[in-house]
Amino acid sequence: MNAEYYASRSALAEPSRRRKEPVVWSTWRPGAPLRIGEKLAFEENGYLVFRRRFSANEVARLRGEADRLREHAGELVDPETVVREPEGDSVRSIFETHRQSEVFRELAADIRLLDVARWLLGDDVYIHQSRLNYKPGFEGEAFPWHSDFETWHSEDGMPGMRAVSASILLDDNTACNGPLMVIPGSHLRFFPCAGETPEEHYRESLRRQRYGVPDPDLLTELARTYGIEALTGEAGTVVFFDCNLLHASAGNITPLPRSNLFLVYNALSNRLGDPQDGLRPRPEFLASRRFEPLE
Ligand code: 6CS
Ligand code: FE
Repeated sequence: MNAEYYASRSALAEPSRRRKEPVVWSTWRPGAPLRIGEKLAFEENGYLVFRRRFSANEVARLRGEADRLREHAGELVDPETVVREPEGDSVRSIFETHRQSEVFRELAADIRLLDVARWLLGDDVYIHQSRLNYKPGFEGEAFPWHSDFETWHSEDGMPGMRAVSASILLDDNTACNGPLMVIPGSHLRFFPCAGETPEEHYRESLRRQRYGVPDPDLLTELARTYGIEALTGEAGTVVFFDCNLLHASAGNITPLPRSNLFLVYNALSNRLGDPQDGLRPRPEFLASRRFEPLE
């Protein structure tokens, strides 16, 4: 049973485990949405970067929509889905963007994203979670190291590792403004985390995560062994990364924002069950239970 195999959040961290599921669920053939080299790289590293997937015009439209949602959050957006920075009042994230905006609804079904997600997961897919992370200038705070699957399995009852995130860069992500950092290859093991999940953990974790973060000694060892990559790129770049890849990002002390949109595609066959440890399911805006395939 996966619930036990991928158990996490006990008082003391358990040893790591080998990932049971494949990383890529389709067999490569000519005509696949990825080149063979890209498929192999995704399997090995757990992420892929596609430069200039969206044109400057498209980015301007997406960026404009992200600004509009933030500036008129009061009228346009369900207040539950807005997360503020831990210090100050800037908007850190807006969740459920694919339901609150026609532009992002369309984007979630864009063939450049959907085809890759479906092919990687070898199944029909639906959006498990979508969010805008604004990383505002001066105030945008860090995201500590974590595997998304560790949270989604523990807190949302996602059974297995059959989900992938697409991050669409809406601003240039540079070495300076807090780009996504990853530990390549870390998606091949599961690292249980110590510490029991508090009720309504998301109210804190989305601002500043403390549970579901691997032990510092373990992270040190992994960083020494595998290294750390910063996924920098121009606006319009798309990063696909496996649900179990360890990632983090630093705060943004530059004056300029670093906004990225995230769309999490989950395989229809990997739909959510019950969370671990009798936790109450998190709200729909964080973990969708409308299992309708994207067309
Ligand atoms: O709790 C979650 O689902 C979210 N938290 C983090 C830090 N990353 C993924 C996801 O948005
Ligand atoms: Fe994450």
